[in-house]
Amino acid sequence: MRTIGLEEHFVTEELAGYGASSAGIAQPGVWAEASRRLLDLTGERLAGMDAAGLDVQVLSLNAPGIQAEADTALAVSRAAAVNDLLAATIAENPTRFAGFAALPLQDPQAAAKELERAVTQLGLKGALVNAHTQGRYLDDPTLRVVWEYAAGLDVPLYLHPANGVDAAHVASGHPELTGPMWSWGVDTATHVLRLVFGGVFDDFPEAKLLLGHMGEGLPFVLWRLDSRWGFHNHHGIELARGNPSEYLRHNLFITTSGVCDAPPLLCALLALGADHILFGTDYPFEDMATATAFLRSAPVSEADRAKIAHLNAERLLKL
Ligand code: GRE
Ligand code: ZN
Repeated sequence: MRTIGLEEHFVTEELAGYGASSAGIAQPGVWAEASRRLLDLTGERLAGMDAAGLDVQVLSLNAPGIQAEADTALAVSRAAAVNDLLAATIAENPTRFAGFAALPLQDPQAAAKELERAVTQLGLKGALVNAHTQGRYLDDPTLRVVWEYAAGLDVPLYLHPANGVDAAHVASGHPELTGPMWSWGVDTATHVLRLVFGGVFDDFPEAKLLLGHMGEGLPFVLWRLDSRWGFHNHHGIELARGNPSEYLRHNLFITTSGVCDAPPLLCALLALGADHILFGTDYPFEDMATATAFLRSAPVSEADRAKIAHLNAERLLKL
């Protein structure tokens, strides 16, 4: 079955330094191996895809990427350069790769224009955003222009985790809780709720948000969000769709990246529906063959498996 992965990371020598702050979250040997694999685009990566039966990787710059750059002008020039390189890589292997753009969100207008250039001139399929940009989240009013362009171009934004601005006090004294095992998922789910309650999807009802890691726990809590939203002081917020789950069912698309387990997949299927679940591996932080084996054997119908493996990606990304 044709299989397309949506969370497939790479890095360049020039940009590898941005990820150095994440090195402490992994065991040293594991980090070194992942770093080596991130730099390889067409060697071992293609061989691994062949071995795993992964036909297409939709490539994205590894977290935190350009967003960790404090110099706005440098962020703008480096985002353009890495998007050019990504497009050139795809042009050499057009049947095996597609890509999500990196955006210099430090400059919202420039980021919107870069998204437009990446989609209309470079053929990229949307953009991947790693958590906050210098402390700014995607519900920030200055970033509405990026949503405006994404909605206008009809491309998704993929929200990927990265280290937070700070660590929650509840994790104090527990550095093992900071990183992809726990805090990144909580932070990313919270970021999504900022978008819902911050009105992004009321301003852009057809905006499409991709989320990895089986939806970062959100599919599990739809009913409780609605129930407690009904109970809460709304602090002046009105949701055009009424309940938060309506946005998560309509605007949210999730990938299986980094989660090779049937119970959360079945939860997501019931909560969001088969049209909103897409395959991803989280390479090189997860093993491609493990991910494809999970997809092949997951207890879902063949019709749903085909949607997850490729049909949804072909529709959403116009592949
Ligand atoms: C990820 O993309 O999920 C990831 C990183 C860095 C370290 C671990 C990890 O970007 O899972
Ligand atoms: Zn990832």
